[in-house]
Formats: sequence, C-alpha cells, structure tokens
Amino acid sequence: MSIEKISVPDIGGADNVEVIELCVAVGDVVALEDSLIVLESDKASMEIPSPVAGTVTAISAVVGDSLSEGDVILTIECEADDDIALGDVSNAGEVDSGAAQSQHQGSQESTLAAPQGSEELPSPAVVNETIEVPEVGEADNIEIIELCVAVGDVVAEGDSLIVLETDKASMEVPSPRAGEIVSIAVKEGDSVQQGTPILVLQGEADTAASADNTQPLVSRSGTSTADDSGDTRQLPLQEPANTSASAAVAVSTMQSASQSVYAGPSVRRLSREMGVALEAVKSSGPRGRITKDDVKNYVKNALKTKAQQSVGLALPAQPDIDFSKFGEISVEPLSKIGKLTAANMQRNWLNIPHVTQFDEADVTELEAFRGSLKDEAARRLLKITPLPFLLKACSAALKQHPKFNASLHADGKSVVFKHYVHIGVAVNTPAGLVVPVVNDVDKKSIWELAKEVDELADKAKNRKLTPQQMQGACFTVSSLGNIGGTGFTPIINGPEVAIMGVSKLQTKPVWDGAAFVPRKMLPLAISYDHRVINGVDAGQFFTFLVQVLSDIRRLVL
Ligand code: CAO
Repeated sequence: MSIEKISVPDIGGADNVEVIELCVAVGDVVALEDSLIVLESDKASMEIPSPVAGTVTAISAVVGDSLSEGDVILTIECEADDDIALGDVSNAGEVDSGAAQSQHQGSQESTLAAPQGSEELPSPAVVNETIEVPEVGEADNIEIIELCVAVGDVVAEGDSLIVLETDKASMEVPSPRAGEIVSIAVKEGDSVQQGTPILVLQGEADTAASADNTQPLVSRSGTSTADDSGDTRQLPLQEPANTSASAAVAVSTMQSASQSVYAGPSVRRLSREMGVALEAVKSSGPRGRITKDDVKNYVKNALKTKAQQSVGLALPAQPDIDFSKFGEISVEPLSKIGKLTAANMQRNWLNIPHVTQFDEADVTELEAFRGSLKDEAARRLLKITPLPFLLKACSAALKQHPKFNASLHADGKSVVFKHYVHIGVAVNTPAGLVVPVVNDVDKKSIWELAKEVDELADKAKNRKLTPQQMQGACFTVSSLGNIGGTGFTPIINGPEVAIMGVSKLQTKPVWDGAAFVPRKMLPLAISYDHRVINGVDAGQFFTFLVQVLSDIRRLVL
C-alpha cells in the first residue's frame, strides 16, 4: 500500500488553469484513469485522469482554484501494484516515488527543448506554417465540426482555428501565433487524423518559434517561404503528451462541466462571462452542440423579452424641475417619519394590486347611542367618538370574514390567517402619519377602546410610541371623519390585506319606502389586496360591516 500525491500533469505550459469540477470526494474509490478533476483554460477543458487505482484520502483543490503544472490536487491511497500503473503514466502527476518524479520532469524538459533551439533563429521573417491535427489521444476517427476561420482572416495567437470532435470529446485547436490564413485544406464534416494538414498560416518566424511552448494542442511542422530557406526557418514539431492519460488531458471534454450540456470551452467561458446557464440555451450545432452564436442569441432574446415584459411597468424617473423658474418657492426636508411613510406608501402602492370599494353606513342609531354616552364618558374622563365603534364593528367583520384577517406569505404561495385581531389606527401628527396598533380589539369594550385610542393618539402626537406599539396590525382604520371629504382610496398597509377609510358623516335624505327621512350616513371605503380577496369577499365583508354599524345590537349576536 502506498500514498500517492496526484498533482497537475503537463498541461502544455498553461498556467493558472481553473478547477471547474471536482469529480471525486474524500473516501471515493477510483479506478485507473477515472476522472479526478476538470480544469479549464482559455482554450480547453481538461479532465485529469487518475494515474492509479485506490481511495481518495485528501483533496487539496476546490472548484475555482487556479492550478499550474505540479500543483497537488489530491492524495490517493493505493495498493503497491498500482505503482506500476503510475509509471506508465508519465505525465499524470507528481508521486512520492522518486522514479516517477524524475520521469515527469524528463517529459517536461523535452517539451521545452524546442523553443530553446529556436532562440538561435535569425531576425523575424515571414514563414508559412502548416497547422496539423494535433494528437488527441487514442482517437482515430476525428471529425471537423467547426471551421472558425476563412482564407484571408487575420488571427491572433490563441484564436480558435477549428473544432475537432471524437466520439467522446471535442477540442478547439488554437492558433499557435498571430498571422494570416493563406489556405485551408479541410472543410466541416471532414474526417481527419493526427497529422492531417488543416491550414497554412502566414506569420513572422520568430513569433512562431516563441509560441511553441504555449500552444500545446497544436501539432505543426514548419515550411519555408521561397525567400526564407534554410533549416533555421523550420518550426519544430511540437511533442504533445503521448500517453493515454495525457492524451485525455489534451482533449476538451465538452460534457464534463455539465452532464447534460454539449459545448466547447470557449462557449462555456462565454456563457460564464455573460451569466448564462448553458442548460437553458437552445443548440444549433451538430448533434446538439451549443455554439457561441447560440449563447449570444439566448442573451439577445432574454433582453428582448425582458424589455417587452417591462413595457408599461418601468417607472419613469421623476423629472427634476426647477420650480423657482415659475415663482417663489421654499424647500423643507421631509421628516424621518415622512420619508418612511413615503417609502412605505410607494412600496405598498406598487406591490399590492388595490381595489377600493365604497359604501355608506346608516349610523343614525349609533350616533344617538353615542350621544347618550357623553355624560358617562365625561365621568370616565373619556371622549367618545365614532372610532371605537368602528374598531369594534371591524373586529366582528374580521372574525366573520377571515380572508380580511390574513397576509399573503412572502413566497406568494400561501396565505397566513391570523387568530388574533389587532387593528392599526392612522394618527395624524405634526411629524407625519403614524399607525399605532390597538391589540385584541375583539376582546375589549367600547370604553377600553376609546381609552386606548386616546392614549395611543396622544403618545403618537408626542412621539412616545414604542416600535412594539406600531407592529402586528391585521387591518387598519384611517379616519378623516373630523376633517371632511366624501370618500378617499386608502393605501393598504402591507402585509395587511385591507384598510378602511372613514370620511365625514352627513345627514342625508334616505328613502325609507314611504318617504325621504333624514339619516346620518357615514361614508366608508375599503381597499383590499386583490391577490387575497376577491370582489365577492369584499362585498360580503362590507355588507356585514355596514349592517353592524347600522344596528350595533348585532355586535352581541
Ligand atoms: N364624521 C364626522 N365627525 C367625526 C367623524 C366622522 N367620521 N369621526 C370623528 N368625528 C368627530 C368626533 O366625534 C369629534 O367630535 P366631537 O368631539 O364633537 O365628538 C371630532 O370629530 C374629533 O374627533 P377626533 O379626531 O378627536 O377623534 P377620533 O376618535 O375621531 O380620531 C384620530 C382620532 C387619532 C384617529 C384622529 O385624531 C386622527 O389623527 N385622524 C387622522 C387620521 C389620518 O391622518 N388619516 C389619513 C391617513 S392617509 O393619509
């Protein structure tokens, strides 16, 4: 049994290659050549196969890490026999065994030998370089699925030239240097093999030489132009990794990062940059392969759809108008309460689909009864207004119609019904509108309610309310009754689902079936959240409420 440290193998000189997938976890038993991690460079995704069979005992890398050749990925505990397998895989990773280590270094040196020789090249001159199909492991049936360039195109070093595909994987072949495409020997759909000439690239010779150790996926042989004869002009054949393990490394596995998506490294990179989930992109390439154009089209469509959806919904910015152009002005800052109220009103108005319904309650009898209580109220040092009766009637209606005593859950998928009856009362104060809450209205007498409203209103006006006294309301009553008006549309105080606005009662002639009689009519408006309450619910709630106010004996039923 031995412990093997598996490190990043020769990945053709690429540095800081991102870990995009961990294929194993600590404790996993892996077989020889099982995938351990997936690395992705600018040009290729690379699965790192296990050079040994054994059990993963530690993992040093996490998704998102940047690794370079030699960086330790993980540790595998394996049987002693596995060392033989390790020796077969010269580029598969650093191991404790000194023999394997030196083998690994030897491979690296041979890779670097070419550019060292090229340092003796004379001054830059134009060369025509034939780009050939590089080694792609054991694959002998390689198809060209995409030509990324045309004759006359000027490419930069690293630009994709073609995309190759085997039965299991695809690989983008990058340009080894900057230059111009002078001829292309293949077309999409061609079956090729390692060494098949792909195209001829014309560029400066010194650039070509220096590019040698940075473009490992391209196998190339040098050719000279007529005026650039001589051995020194010939570009050396790149020595790609030549073991099964490193061949697997050289192949971009298009399905590695996402099991169900078929896309190349550059497409995956583009999708990451654009924040696009490839799973959502419709493919147009051969055998369902997602192309860069597919990703771009997806983004275009998404933006178009979003723009269409937001037509009419987008909030146009308020114009910044200089009112002083039209006359004398003064500017006063909003109070803190004013700012909070403004924000709450806007949020509730924009988020809650409001419907407002109007009715009038005949409070003639209630007002007569209230008048009869004035002396007693005075003895109790209380003021008796219509408000405590309104609260009591609302509590009865809330209990009778639970949809009004509810809130839409934040996830929008359920409704929370409340088995308590706390009612907010809008109070006008010099600092702005505040809404203290009268708790357990259903359990309190009219006298208790009158006293509590008075105390809360007093505290509100003197800024003595605690945060707790402004929380937990199920419903709100906003009374402008002592001020005037025949009706208004109150804004729901979310997450409540309804609010009642009370306007000034008026004595009106009401037809009693035989004659017009003077009746005290109280104008009421109820705004409700149409996501929770429908019109019939509101009609029933309102009718009940008006009946109770018209005959408060019903409160005892
Ligand atoms: N029609 C006619 N008169 C009414 C009335 C109505 N609907 N409601 C109250 N009144 C009378 C009262 O009976 C009282 O008169 P009397 O002393 O002769 O009985 C007088 O108006 C003053 O009442 P009040 O305002 O002192 O007491 P209240 O219980 O009616 O209201 C409070 C208390 C705190 C709600 C109220 O003072 C207040 O601040 N209202 C403003 C609420 C508000 O700003 N709403 C708008 C919110 S949206 O911007």
